[in-house]
Amino acid sequence: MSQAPTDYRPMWESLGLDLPAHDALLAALPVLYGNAYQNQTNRPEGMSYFDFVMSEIHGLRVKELMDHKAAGGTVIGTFCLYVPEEIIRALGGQCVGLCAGAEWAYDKVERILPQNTCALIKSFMGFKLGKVCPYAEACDLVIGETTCDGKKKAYELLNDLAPLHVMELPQMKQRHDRILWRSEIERLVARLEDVSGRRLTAENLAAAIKEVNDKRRALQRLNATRKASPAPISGKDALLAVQVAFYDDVPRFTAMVNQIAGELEARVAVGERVAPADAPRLLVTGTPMSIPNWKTYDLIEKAGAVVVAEEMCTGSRYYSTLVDEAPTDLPGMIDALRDKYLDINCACFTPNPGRMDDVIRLAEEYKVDGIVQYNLQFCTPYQIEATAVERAAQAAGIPTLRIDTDYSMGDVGQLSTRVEAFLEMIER
Ligand code: BJ8
Repeated sequence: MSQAPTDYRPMWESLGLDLPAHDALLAALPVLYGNAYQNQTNRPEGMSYFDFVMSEIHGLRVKELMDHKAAGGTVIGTFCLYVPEEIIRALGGQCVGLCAGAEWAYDKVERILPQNTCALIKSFMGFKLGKVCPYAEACDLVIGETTCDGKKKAYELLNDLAPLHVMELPQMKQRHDRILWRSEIERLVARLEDVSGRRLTAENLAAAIKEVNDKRRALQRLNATRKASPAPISGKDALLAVQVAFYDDVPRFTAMVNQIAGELEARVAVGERVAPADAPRLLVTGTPMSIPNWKTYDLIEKAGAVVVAEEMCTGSRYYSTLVDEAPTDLPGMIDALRDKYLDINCACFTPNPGRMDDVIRLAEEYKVDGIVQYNLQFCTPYQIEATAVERAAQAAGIPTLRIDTDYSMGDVGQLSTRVEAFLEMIER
């Protein structure tokens, strides 16, 4: 006998969601997901876990978070890779990424933000103002960070809508910047201790560091299989795994990703593939892609290429480095967190040569035929840094294509034509 589907409406109502608007959002998501994901051939079986996660995106996971709160835990929202998830978890919190990947309530957003603000910022403000994100409404605290000007100023407005803590992220990586960043981590600890009513200890932080490292190790393992030719998994599926990493239950996610990685390793051993053996291999670099922003990967892979690597926050920037597990005392662990997080190479830093090194190293390791720069319009740091990426790729003899876009679907035809021309050029 099949079970009746769970009715989550009372939960959404208790979170204060605008139910009719939320219904409209939930109706659109399966269509987008189906178009991008469910017509792929020879998908790894393990991806059925992510199909399930997507089908329950505002249901089961939100229920788990509400149960966690009812049991005395906290839910903490973040927008950026620089916020240490380990501290949130050590203090009994569940970390949820609040960046959104769809245009929503832009009429409300554009009353308070300039029209020429990047889609990522407009989207998270739209989800908040439109009351359609149960994750945002479940948060006991939202943590912002001083990365780009757009986010920094948008947080001042968000401060009226949610309990907010902003970390001051330095923009350079010199000795005094490391001192500032360490003190900002300590300030975050104090705020989270206050919100959670718990104390950070060497024991709870060591356990959280290990847990989050395990999640990153699992993603490293999965992504290492994409070095194989032919690729055993599509770029879209690999992207989805990282997108889900931002809000799924950590031990369950780690176990599922390890399971998929095992399946992919077996595929590589027998040369099983998701795209033709001669499909052009691409690396994507640039601004993050949050759910349900699958547009660029979808059109690239529908044009016959396969994305095998990404230098993005929804890619290698998220999982490629670990926190040193050697320190056993709290100050040593905080130092390790400072070093791991400050070594992320976001375009908000100046200068940012580490990112060019990462792009070229990944391009070589994953034997790519071309690099696609994906940047959101009005994202000054990444759009300007695109010139440096182009020059580095040119010096390494790798062709590049630059895509500046937003979350609308209006440019899909034009982008597809440009991607097809780029692939033809590579193939020639
Ligand atoms: S570490 S990439 S998540 S800041 S796209 S809002 S930069 S104008 S998202 Fe980011 Fe952290 Fe860096 Fe990653 Fe501003 Fe650009 Fe918009 Fe951006």
